[in-house]
Amino acid sequence: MSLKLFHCHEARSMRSLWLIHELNLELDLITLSFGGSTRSEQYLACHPLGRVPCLVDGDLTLFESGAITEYLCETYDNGELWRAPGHSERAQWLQWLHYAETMTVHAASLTQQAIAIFEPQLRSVTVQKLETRRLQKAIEVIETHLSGRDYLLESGFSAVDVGIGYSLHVGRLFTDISIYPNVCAYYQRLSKREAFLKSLPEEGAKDRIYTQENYWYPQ
Ligand SMILES: N[C@@H](CCC(=O)N[C@@H](CS)C(=O)NCC(=O)O)C(=O)O
Repeated sequence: MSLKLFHCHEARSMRSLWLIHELNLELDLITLSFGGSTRSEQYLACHPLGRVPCLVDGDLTLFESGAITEYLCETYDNGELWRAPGHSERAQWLQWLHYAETMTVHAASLTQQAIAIFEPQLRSVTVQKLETRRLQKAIEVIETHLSGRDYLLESGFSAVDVGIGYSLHVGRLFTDISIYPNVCAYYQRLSKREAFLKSLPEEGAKDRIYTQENYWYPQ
């Protein structure tokens, strides 16, 4: 039986979708409209907050993109994308797995400010400035870490590059990453991967969250 993934274009479920493609697994992809069908009674029975991603594998229903990453690696990876308990890079793998969310919460807050809050007068200049700076500082950590390496772990590409790669994919919409040479080269490297390209919305897709080239807030 194939996996089922509940997804919204460009949402955190892109992490799970990208990883499933990296793992070459069969997938039944259900694309929901952001803030629309994610609120249906049927979907709320899968994810009580109506958020994405949510993965169904047989009798198991699982939400939280980080947990889905661990589960998919633990269950389906042949040792390439996971760093299992006991592996010398296990602790670093876990650190970057969770750091991906540290980065994305800032982009999510900026998404709320720039897109989800329709009325401009309800948006907060303070929140937008603060979250942009906090996002930049989080990216600076990656910039420093990537000095002299192509991927987060010494041993090469792994599932944590998918998690952080998604954080940069959205983060770059809220701050100019071209000023970070290591991050910029890393994002370009990741965004050429076939599995990454397969996880993007198809040309002309409806229900995209992001419709502008960027949402940079003037600092
Ligand atoms: N920490 C969760 C966050 C899930 C989440 O908030 N997803 C967003 C999309 S990026 C969502 O579904 N938002 C809809 C909402 O807040 O109503 C994860 O990594 O899966």
